[in-house]
Amino acid sequence: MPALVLLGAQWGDEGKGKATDLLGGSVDYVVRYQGGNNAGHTVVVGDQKYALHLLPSGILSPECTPVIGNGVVIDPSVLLSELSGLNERGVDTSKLLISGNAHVITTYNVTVDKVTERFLGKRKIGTTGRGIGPTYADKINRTGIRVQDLYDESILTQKVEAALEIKNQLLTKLYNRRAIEAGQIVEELLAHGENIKQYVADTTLILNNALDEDKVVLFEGGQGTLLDVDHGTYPFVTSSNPTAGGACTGTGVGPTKISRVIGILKAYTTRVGAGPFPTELFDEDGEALRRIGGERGVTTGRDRRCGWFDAPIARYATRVNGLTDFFLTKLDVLTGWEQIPVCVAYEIDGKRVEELPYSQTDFHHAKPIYENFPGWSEDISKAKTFDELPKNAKAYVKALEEMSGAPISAIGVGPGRTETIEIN
Ligand code: 2SA
Ligand code: GDP
Ligand code: MG
Repeated sequence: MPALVLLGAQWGDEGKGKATDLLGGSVDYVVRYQGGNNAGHTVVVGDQKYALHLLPSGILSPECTPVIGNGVVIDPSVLLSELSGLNERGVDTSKLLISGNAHVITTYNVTVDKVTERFLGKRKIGTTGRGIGPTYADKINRTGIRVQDLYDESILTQKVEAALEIKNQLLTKLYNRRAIEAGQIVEELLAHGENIKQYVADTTLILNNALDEDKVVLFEGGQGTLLDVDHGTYPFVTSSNPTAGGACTGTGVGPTKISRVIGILKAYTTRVGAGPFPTELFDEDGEALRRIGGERGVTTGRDRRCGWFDAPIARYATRVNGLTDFFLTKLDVLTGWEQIPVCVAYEIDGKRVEELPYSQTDFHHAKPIYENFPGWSEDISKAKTFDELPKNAKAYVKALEEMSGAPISAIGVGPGRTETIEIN
């Protein structure tokens, strides 16, 4: 098993952090390939709870080398405080590797993210306000700052001045803000550069060499399939590619090296931020899912929107990612419901539609067509095998598997490292 990808099959927060940590013991490298500190991955080890934003979840497995790939955007001050927070708790972070080609989130891009959202008012995306979108925009616009630029003062100064030339027009003329001085930004970035220098490496070369030596490399996605800038519910998306293809462009490893793509799938659905969500619940069931599932943003603390499982979304994730299997998470959260509705198709303008529509207009009009599954009341959190699950829980899992288009290879029955059923 050379390289594998683990990614979110819905709108993020499916439990990728726990799943990566679970595999972390058996892999040599865990690599983030997109996104930045907008991600929030929770890992529970014994009685310790870790919230990771930028670092790969593999950082908690001592045998594993954590890598931040070229496709990631890095806020150096967040990186440094996340590292020191882990060090204070006894976690060794010295093996971390950072791509010199990764882009840097500058303070002016955090400002642009926040003021743009304020400016958009009710049309806002509901971003995490971490500067993600403006940093990727700079990258594509070829006015970005890369990690390697932090080691050449002359190049860095030219690049920051060029970027601010444009940003300051926007900030002063459109947003009525004060212009930002290049000198101070350069000084801050040079200092950050010194502090992260020990981790910077040619990660593409290291990862390809590792794969040539039959080492196991796990690519860990942030956010989820429907937040992908190409395949998600645009414009209500993040600005990167959490889908499987992003693992190649975001690390410099070719697709022929990847043999397994695991989709993390929550037994119901959640979303943070604005945008369409056909199965969203506005009643006490939605409130109960939020409360029992602890559905609150790990980065921003925002309440997550909650709804029933949506099978067309799972099928779509199988298709656009070429999924080989699913980890179904948070099955325990559904314990206690008499009936569990599952969206099996949509009704759009009076017609039954089986697949996720590519048209934004259609998706905004999609009404879920539900099928009800009988629930269970037994505590499933101690179950270690599929057979130990109650009959109705087994039937629910089997139905989801059938509708989602790929086998379910593991089931989460609690937040802890050991609260997982593996299916062979
Ligand atoms: P951004 O900041 O530009 O990436 O925001 C764009 C959209 O992407 C959504 N987004 C997320 N959705 C779910 N989880 C994410 N991570 C945190 C978590 C979120 C939090 O683990 O809970 O704490 O709020 C994440 N990151 C970005 C975002 O809500 C926008 O809809
Ligand atoms: P990620 O962004 O995909 O890594 O997910 P988050 O960490 O943002 O949110 C998932 C939440 O569910 C975290 O609080 C996890 O500890 C928790 N979790 C993960 N798997 C399970 C599970 O099987 N059952 C329960 N009850 N909680 C889980
Ligand atoms: Mg999360």
